Amino acid sequence: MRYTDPEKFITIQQHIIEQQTKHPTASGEFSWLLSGLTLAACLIQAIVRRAGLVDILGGADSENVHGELQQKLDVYANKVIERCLASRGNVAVLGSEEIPEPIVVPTPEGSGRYVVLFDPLDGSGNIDVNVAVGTIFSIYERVTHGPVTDGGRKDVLQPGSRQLAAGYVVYGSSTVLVYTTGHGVHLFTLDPASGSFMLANEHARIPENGKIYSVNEANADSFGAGINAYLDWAKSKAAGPYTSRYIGSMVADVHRTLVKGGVFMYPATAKSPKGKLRLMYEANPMAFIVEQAGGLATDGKNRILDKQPTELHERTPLFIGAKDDVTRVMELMARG
Ligand code: AHM
Ligand code: MG
Repeated sequence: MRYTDPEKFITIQQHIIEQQTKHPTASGEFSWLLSGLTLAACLIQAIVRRAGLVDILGGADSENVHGELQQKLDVYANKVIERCLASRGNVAVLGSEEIPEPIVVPTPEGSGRYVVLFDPLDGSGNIDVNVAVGTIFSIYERVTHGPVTDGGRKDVLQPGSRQLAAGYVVYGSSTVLVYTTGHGVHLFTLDPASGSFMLANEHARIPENGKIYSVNEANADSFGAGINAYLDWAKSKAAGPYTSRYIGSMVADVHRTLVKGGVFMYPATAKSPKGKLRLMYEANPMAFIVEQAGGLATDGKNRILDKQPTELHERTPLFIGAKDDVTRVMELMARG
């Protein structure tokens, strides 16, 4: 194994520093910020791995801004990320699925340069049944200067195309961290013994012949004709046919899509007319990653990364995966 060979292993810290040399304006600050996120991932996975042994399973008796019951692990993961990032000294604003408004981080004379948006524990409804969950993050440079004055709104509400970096961590059968800074997508596996994320796959590409569709088909009645036409096609002999996989943790479903190909969809439904997933800390980071791996991410009509957000917690329909699959769904949707 390459990671046990002292001549060959590459840790995430080494990798981030190498990536930084590709950004002409990058400073060591950026790798310092990313290492705050890898530290948080290590701490969160340590607790996730002990769920059921320590008192961390179950509801926290509180709701988040979306009216969803927060799990104890949501609250824990959120605090860990907040603490790991706020102490970096270069983060100006944080935005989380679990917090109603952006948090302005106190820094001397507004010296913080970055905005970090995150979903601390995606798929947390699955924790109690031991299904993979994950953390998603998205990093921007601030657009304003000096002290943050408007509660961070201007700095936060940037389209996904302006992300400097994005990534996710899947706490699955192993802990995998995937990130991009716009120069390809790179996968790391946590070695629990050393606490280091080791490079597993550099410049990952989405396979183009995945033949997997992933959607909550229980909502098919409200998908509309185009998506149902796609599902009929995918099940037909003409298509291959496809197989269906749906975990119900977006981070795990998109990770499988990245590794094995196919398409993941969360369309608008009768229950969630604007889609269920959140643009800024779920769809945008995943879209950046998937595009960097050669795939596409749209809301059915428009590229996710081009959408101008109007609020931190806004929702979007999401169609993400291999180019041909996403294009076919969109074509069928356009026909009605
Ligand atoms: P969460 O961020 O509150 O966990 O909710 C988002 C999750 C996604 O991980 C997943 O794709 C989706 O909700 C599943 O929704 P559904 O149960 O409607 O299929
Ligand atoms: Mg989520």
